[in-house]
Amino acid sequence: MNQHCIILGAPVDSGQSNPGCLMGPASYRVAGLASALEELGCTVQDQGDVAPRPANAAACNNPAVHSLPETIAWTEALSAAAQDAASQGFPIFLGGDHSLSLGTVAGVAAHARAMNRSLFVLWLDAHSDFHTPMTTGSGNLHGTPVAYISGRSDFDSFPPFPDPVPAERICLFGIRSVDPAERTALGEHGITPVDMRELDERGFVAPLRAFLDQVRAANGMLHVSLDVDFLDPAIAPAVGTTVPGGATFREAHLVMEMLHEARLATSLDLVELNPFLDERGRTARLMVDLTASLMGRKVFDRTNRTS
Ligand code: B3U
Ligand code: MN
Ligand code: MN
Repeated sequence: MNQHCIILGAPVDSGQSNPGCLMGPASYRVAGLASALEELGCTVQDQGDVAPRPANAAACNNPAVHSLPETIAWTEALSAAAQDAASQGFPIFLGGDHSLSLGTVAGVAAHARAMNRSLFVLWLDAHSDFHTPMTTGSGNLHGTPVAYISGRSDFDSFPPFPDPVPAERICLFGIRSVDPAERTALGEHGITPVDMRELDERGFVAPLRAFLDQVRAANGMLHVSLDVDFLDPAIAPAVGTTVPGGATFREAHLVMEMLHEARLATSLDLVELNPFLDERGRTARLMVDLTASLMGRKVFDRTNRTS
């Protein structure tokens, strides 16, 4: 694919309560992300870690919410960095907890708008992340980015989201943990997640292919947000919110290989890795290998095969 990959570290830990995600970017670098991409013929520019400005005071009426000012500061810094990186190449954001996507998706959405292209979002996750700061019971803002991207209200202290992404351009994939308030709001918003029940029945290929066909038909840009907990905890233990029954090693690689063959992805988040919970680096290495599959690592070239 010979992409120009721009690596940006986003050591965000404010969106949840399990310290350690801030070590994620270092762990991906130690696991050899840049050299894995270079071996595939990509050019790689590691721009280092994004640094937010000092947090300003900000408040919200839900007393459960914590670290709101820090999360807003990260959103502003990452949005600016993401818009800039998206105009230069294929950004890969190294998290950091999933609240970083409040910023990265805002930035790539601003870039898509400047390019006059539609943004699509593929959310690979156990969770739907569809809370607002007012509905979250845990107060962990990593559970809110899909609501922000969708243009839901109650994000008053955050920068306004550039162009809310309509429901039909968002694919929540691999979902198996949804809170009641999220389920109601998803229904009202017209988002039907591709949950594990559906993937068990239909397999991974048909639902993903259907979404990619929509992206292609619209000549859209595609942001992929990969949460470690999309994967089964047996293969990816380094995450604070493990949920049993996730994607297997082969299923996850198949998703990435299909994304490579479709040539539609334009940016990527790697989120929720908590290296403090890892076992000899195996989760970090798996996330690097999945990124390599997305960028074209394969055993055989299948593009000219007929079946
Ligand atoms: N929905 C729950 C759990 C959760 C969401 N995202 C993660 N966990 N990683 C919440 O806290 O909002
Ligand atoms: Mn998530
Ligand atoms: Mn999750």
